[in-house]
Amino acid sequence: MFQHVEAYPGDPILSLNEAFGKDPRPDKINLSIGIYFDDAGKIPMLPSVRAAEHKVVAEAGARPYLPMEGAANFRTAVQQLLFGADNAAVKAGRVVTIQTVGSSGGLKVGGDFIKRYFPTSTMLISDPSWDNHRAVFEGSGLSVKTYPYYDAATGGLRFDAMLEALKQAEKKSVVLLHACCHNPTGVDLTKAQWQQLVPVLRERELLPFLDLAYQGYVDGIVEDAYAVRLLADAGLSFFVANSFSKSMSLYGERCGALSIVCPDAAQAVNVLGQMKATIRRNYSNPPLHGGQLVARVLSDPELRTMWEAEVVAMRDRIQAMRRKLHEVLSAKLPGRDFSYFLTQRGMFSYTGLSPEQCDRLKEEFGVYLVRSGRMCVAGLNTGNVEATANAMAAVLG
Ligand code: KET
Repeated sequence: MFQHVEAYPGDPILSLNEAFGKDPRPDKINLSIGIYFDDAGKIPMLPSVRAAEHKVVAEAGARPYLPMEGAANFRTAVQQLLFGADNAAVKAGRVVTIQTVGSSGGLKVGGDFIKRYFPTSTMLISDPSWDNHRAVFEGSGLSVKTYPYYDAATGGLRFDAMLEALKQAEKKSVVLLHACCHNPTGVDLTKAQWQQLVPVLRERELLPFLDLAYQGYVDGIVEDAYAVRLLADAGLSFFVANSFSKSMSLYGERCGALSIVCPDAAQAVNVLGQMKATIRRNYSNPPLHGGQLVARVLSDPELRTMWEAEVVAMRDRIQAMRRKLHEVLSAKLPGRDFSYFLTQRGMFSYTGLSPEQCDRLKEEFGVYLVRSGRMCVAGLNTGNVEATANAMAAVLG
């Protein structure tokens, strides 16, 4: 019956993370998956989230289905987090927010909606991008192409080429943009570059789709939502999928949302209706528990203050690891330039290591990086950063 079912080659990130789990070496180092680990190498349970969970569990009663679009308190809290409490588009009823199964769920529901209402639109993603972007959108039946992004020669952004490509794009193309903490390169647009992008998006009638999976990991919770607020203030219509996997260390609870900024409130009503229909035929409605933890942290002033400080601490620890790795590697291989560890931002660095060098790191040293050369800097800690630098120096030297 299933002879025609071919073997799954695996996912470049999740399968590597599984391989790490099975590796028996005690000194193995996981720099593969985009997860924040603390200095003890553990996924933290944030005290703010733990406190919220105690309260939510103490108050929990029956477990009805949530509405298709998710819990109202979660959706309102997300809108305020992304757009700000006084945002004009939110106040005008132009922003639709639905609770999704992680931000991956938001990308998928958005992809299905785009396929239905913009069937001939092409999805444009950055070159390179998170591997799953292509998979999710192709899974929705969309055609996926790339626009220039990363400049391997400088370790920076090919901004002019990116703008030029978007100026040439078909009208109504959908442009996937990483709102901050670009995955995999760690290279983001500056504020000035975002501002330059806006007229191109408007004139070409492009439909931006922001992916905000790492809010708080670059400059701050508000600062990292800059692109969301800029596009909203510019009056553009767009999508934004956001995640609490990383910012609240709630990976397995699958807490995310999809917001759609619409031209007016009447269109927003219909967009919400069709989002509900899309959810109903995918998974009916989202799970209850995790979203309530998020809503509680965001809306309880005391927990909110705690959480904001926890995000700062996670961000600062990553920065400290960037500096340490840079220092040790620069001392070991003085001829080489490792400044990209300092200039690239957020959870990832793009090391320029070849797939073969990454294989060597894994096989000989038990150091796991995605084969694209992407390093999750948040997997480094004071106990493994020197060993990582030694292993990298060995394969580079
Ligand atoms: N967008 C981006 C850019 C992203 O890096 C991830 C996860 C997601 C969305 C999905 O997050 P969710 O938990 O569905 O809200 N990235 C890491 C894990 C993964 O591949 O699933 C990673 O790149 O390692």
